[in-house]
Amino acid sequence: MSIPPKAEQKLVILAGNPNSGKSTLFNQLTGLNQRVGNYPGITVDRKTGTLHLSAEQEVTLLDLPGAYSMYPSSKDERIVVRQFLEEKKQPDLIVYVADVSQLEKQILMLTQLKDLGYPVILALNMVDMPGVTIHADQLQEHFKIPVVPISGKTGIGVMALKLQIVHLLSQPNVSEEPYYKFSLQEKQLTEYFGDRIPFQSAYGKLLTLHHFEWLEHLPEGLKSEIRSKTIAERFNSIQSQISETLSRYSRFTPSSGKRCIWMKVEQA
Ligand SMILES: Nc1nc2c(ncn2[C@@H]2O[C@H](COP(=O)(O)OP(=O)(O)O)[C@@H](O)[C@H]2O)c(=O)[nH]1
Ligand SMILES: [Mg+2]
Repeated sequence: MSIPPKAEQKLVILAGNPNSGKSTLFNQLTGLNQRVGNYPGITVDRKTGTLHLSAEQEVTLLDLPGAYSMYPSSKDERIVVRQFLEEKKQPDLIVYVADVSQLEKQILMLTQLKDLGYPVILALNMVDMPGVTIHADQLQEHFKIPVVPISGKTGIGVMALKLQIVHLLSQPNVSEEPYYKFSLQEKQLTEYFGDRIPFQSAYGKLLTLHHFEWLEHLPEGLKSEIRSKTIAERFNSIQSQISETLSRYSRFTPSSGKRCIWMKVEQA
């Protein structure tokens, strides 16, 4: 079997919070097969590389800037949102890289990317560091996605991660059940616009309703329609973003102040 031409290559995206180890893992996975480009109009590197999965299969790997959430508060975070909402070439798979010792903070965006409808693998990074034991099986059960403990630095688990990538590319694990349940108003508004908002998942439509003012791919006519409708319905975007974020947190943290059920801190 010959390797397909570049244009048809599948796209795997490395996403996660800043400093979770995406670039280190990217270097592990792509070695010298890297290309650095630019995002249009900004001085942030756009790093892609070739990931060889087997003799017959190679995919394009994209190393995204770090972000905490799909509600961006910085330039880098907007790049991430644009990548998912605007780019024609949608990822075939997301490898979500999280620092095990920072899991509670880092899980928010994982649940958002999952709700966008992409197949996702959780790569629990930095397991070479002492201090935290993670019950990967409990995480896997809770989020219904594969969880692979790795160290991008030492290479522990990287082979298992590659095998999981191969597996998911052939059998995508898109879950039907969204992690976040829309409010009645969010449901009505996304249903009202339906397929006129060019994103398949309901959550992609909701994010478009939040971000339409600065998204460049939307036609002006649609933008002004979204503007008038959301004003008429008194849709409070900020309040809705806050409620959604709190609702997501409440599902993976038992109650304020306590640690996640699946995290056990080892005694020193
Ligand atoms: N101990 C350890 N450190 C790591 C690992 N992966 C990344 N780091 C370190 O964490 C920091 C952030 O890594 P980087 O790859 O730049 O994160 P990015 O912001 O997500 O691209 C760097 O100092 C890395 O050397 C790992 O698996 N184990
Ligand atoms: Mg990086």
